[in-house]
Amino acid sequence: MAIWNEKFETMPREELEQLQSERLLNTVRRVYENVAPYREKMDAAGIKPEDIKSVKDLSKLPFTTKQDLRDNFPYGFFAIPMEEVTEIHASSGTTGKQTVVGMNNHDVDIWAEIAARALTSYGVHKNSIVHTAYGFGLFTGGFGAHYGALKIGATAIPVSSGNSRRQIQIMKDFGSTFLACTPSYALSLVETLHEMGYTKDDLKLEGGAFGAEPWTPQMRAELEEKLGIKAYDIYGLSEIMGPGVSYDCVCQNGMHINEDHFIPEIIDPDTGEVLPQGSVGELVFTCITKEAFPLIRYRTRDITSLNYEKCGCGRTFVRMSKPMGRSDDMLIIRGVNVFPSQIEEVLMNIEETSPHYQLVVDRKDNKDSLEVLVEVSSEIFSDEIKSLEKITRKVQDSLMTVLGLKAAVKLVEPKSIARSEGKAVRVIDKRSLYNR
Ligand code: DLL
Repeated sequence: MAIWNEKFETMPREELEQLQSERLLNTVRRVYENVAPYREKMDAAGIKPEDIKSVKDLSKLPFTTKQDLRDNFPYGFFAIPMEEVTEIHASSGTTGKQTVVGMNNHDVDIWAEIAARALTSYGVHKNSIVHTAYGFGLFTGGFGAHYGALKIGATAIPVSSGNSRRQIQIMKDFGSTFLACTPSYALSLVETLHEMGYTKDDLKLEGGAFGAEPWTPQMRAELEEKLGIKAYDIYGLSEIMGPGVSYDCVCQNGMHINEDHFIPEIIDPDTGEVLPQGSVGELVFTCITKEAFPLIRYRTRDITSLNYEKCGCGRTFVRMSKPMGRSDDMLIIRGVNVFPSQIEEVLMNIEETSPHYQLVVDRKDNKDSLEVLVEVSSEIFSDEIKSLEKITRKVQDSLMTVLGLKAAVKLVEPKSIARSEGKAVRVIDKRSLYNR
């Protein structure tokens, strides 16, 4: 499969580290001079820009958290004057107040570049027709995929999310060859395709870039089979740069981080200590080329690990494993730590259940409860009670064996769980409602 930018994507690691060091020094100097909260943080830690001589000194720098961004809402972390900012995006704000991110034209060019690297790695080329069903707007998904497609010179169709029948009709009529949307929305589009009386053979899709939410390898297999495509993972976050911060390759075994722009670290989320290579922990990013909003050691709260082994695709960039979820998405149910994606994995391994599920967590009489709602086909649903009970027990037993978790399982009719058009809402945690 092609590589968009051989010079950087396959750069020998020693050379890459040298480049990272130069860029880091530059960025640290710039933020110290231009971003008051960074100057204050560094002064408080007794660190001056000249103390940072190479990437090896990165851990001397203080972290940046989402709370820091909220405390300086909206523009307190911008490193350039407002009149030079050309584009604003914002995180969805599902877990609190929105965080606002800014870019200038140079930053937008970098974004297009990293998105082009990702799309090229997924097989997109000049003759591809890229159908973007990520939301356009303050969410970065839509524009990220769009800019990447433009950079490659492919044909971009900026459909945005929603109105699934129209999405299918456009894909069919316009001959879309590549789909970019969240994996949960892709799954919902498959249903609409069938409802409209079409099959995957009525479409010309060859591949898709799915991300913005955790999804399991089983979900990947399902999408590949149902759409007749290669399904690639794409990762990013608004604060760093939207989609394309890291990207799958043909090996589909971890996402390459664009390390000439972002330096990753894995830390212990409790102590903040940098963990040895290969450890699972919280991912932290330092931006080394952005001008408007270059974050230093930004704590993503995503739990993953880094793999520095050589990759079969020829890229030298480190690979991050599929994030299991964010540390703040982790549910603690009767003392058991569990990510919704682990429950998804269990459900996807059971033949009779569909990938449409929702988790309802509650607390009664000081005891946590977990209810797993999962759809089954209409044939199964109208089956005898006995066979439904059998499936229910099968799901319960698997959850117990794999996660050590006792859950109430409720099989529900097809389409009774709301479909997502963007990030799927998998968890309803009623406990947090009581704490407001
Ligand atoms: O979700 C950017 C994006 C758009 C990425 C489209 C990929 C495709 P935010 O809304 O700021 O930005 O949310 C970022 O989403 O910290 C992860 O927790 C999660 N996330 C993003 N990509 C993946 C992925 C966009 N491939 C947050 N797998 C991140 C798992 C992902 N989680």
